[in-house]
Amino acid sequence: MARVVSLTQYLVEKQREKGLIPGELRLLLEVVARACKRISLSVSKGALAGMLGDAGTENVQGEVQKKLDVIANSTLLEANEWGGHLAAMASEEMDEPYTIPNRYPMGEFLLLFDPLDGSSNIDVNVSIGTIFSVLKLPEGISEPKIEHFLQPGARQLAAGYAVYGPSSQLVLTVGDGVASFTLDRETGSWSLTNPRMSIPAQTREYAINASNARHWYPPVRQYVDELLAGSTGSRGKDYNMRWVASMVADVHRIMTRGGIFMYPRDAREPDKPGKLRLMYEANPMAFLVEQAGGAATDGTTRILDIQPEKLHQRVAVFLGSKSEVDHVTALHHKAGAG
Ligand code: P6P
Repeated sequence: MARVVSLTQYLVEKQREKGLIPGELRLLLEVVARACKRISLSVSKGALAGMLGDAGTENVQGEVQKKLDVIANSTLLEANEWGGHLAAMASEEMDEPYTIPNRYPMGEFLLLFDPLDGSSNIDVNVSIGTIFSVLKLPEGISEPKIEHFLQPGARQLAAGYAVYGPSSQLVLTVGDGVASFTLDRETGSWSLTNPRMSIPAQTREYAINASNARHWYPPVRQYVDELLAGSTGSRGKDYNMRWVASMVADVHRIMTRGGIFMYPRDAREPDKPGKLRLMYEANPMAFLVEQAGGAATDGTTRILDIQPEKLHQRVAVFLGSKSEVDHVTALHHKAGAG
């Protein structure tokens, strides 16, 4: 049996061989991975530990928080606040960033996360996940503020997600490809199971919430009609559809076997650019997808090039197999030009 490579060994080799990640960033990623392990254990207990149901509170987005949303958020805060590698943290579940308490040393990194994405699926036992992104605190800043987080996704130093499914997997990039690790519950370690994830450029699978079809704008309508026409239409092949309604699960499927994931803006709320959040959902997923050979746009612009204006701003998302993302993006440009 091949020797198992642990997350620590993988990161030490990235640090030693390629000088890719400073020691402090390696330590940060190991702490986040340990926190995701603890979240996985909480999630897997479900009803047995009174983990299901609503927390009776709302988050900054006005969404009802599940007990596990709150538990996952505090798990990440408590795991990361004392290590000395972070300056501040931002979370979907918190209005303002969490700055490191004075009793702990302050580091040079900013951590952003959606502690438990897809929480509407928690009570029905469908895969959910944690999404995280690492930025560098701008030089010379001693008091981190919201504006220091507002950096384009192209500046991320690392990004990843943990998907809590039949197995728990950690998918991570530090800018040199994407590796995935599976949680070995016997040893409690993340073991390397795919050193280089790759998204096929071509696909026959798309993911979108089709119940919103009557609200879609023309480019999305035209694109999905092409896919539905299948081999009888312009694309010349039949497509299949999947929609888990848990971004981490849908993106993990695409990272594993290809596909395109779409959450477009639509006419339900014309002023809202989409449902998903740029800083701690779209940016980390776009970094991972591009590192695996895919593409990610908001319909017209590369996600990683978007200059953020607000910490919790939303964005439309088209990501996955490059040929499909390029095609639907071209339809948007053509419509825009029209
Ligand atoms: P809808 C989960 O609430 C989430 O933020 C993403 O994980 C998921 O892709 C999307 O919303 C699902 O949205 O409108 O289909 O319920």
